[in-house]
Amino acid sequence: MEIKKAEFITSAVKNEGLPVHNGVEFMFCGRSNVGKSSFINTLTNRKKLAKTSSNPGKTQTLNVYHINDEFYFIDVPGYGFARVAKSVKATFGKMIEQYVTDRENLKMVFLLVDFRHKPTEDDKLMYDFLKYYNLPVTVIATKSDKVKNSERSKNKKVILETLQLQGNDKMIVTSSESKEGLGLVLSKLDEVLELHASTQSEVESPVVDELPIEEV
Ligand SMILES: Nc1nc2c(ncn2[C@@H]2O[C@H](COP(=O)(O)OP(=O)(O)O)[C@@H](O)[C@H]2O)c(=O)[nH]1
Ligand SMILES: [Mg+2]
Repeated sequence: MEIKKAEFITSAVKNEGLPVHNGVEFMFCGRSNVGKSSFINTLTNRKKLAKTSSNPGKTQTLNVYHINDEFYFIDVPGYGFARVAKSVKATFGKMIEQYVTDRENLKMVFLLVDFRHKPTEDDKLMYDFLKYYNLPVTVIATKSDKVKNSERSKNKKVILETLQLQGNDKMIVTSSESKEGLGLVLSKLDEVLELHASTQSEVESPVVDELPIEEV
């Protein structure tokens, strides 16, 4: 997979504001400042697709990007900032819950955690919340360029033990600086899209007639 095209589509505060489409959706979430915007920009090869902010926790919208005219990235606002008012947090919770429960084409969640640190209580809550809704999750450990080689295996262990990954969930160690792990994330996108395509053709087969109907 190569990401050749990435377009910002819209920002929404509710599902009603999201585009109607048949494409697969991938959701990106993580604590504010974890490196989510940088990661989306690196993955899509775009400098400013997702805004990197020095004011964490500010954006409280679902940002939708159309990738390769085929599938979608849904960028969910960062969580876990004490500065955000309680009322904002409650609205945020409702927005995410409505999103994950209503979007049938959401096929994979990328949960970003900082490779340098033990996942926070909020990270753990987020992971458990996603699993409660049976969503496949890939944990993206960010900022690996800031971790010494000698610390890597210990950090991996701490993250895996804290989050207690279930089923087929995996962790990928990444860096937006060194580009470590990007190939693995791109392969993950392929894997999910292929799986979706194969289940779709099972449901829809046999295809009898796909000729467009001509208008007279
Ligand atoms: N060293 C390093 N810094 C990073 C990396 N990714 C993000 N950052 C820095 O972390 C800060 C937060 O990044 P940002 O992408 O805005 O995080 P967001 O709040 O999760 O969207 C910024 O100062 C980035 O430059 C990375 O892979 N390596
Ligand atoms: Mg951001």
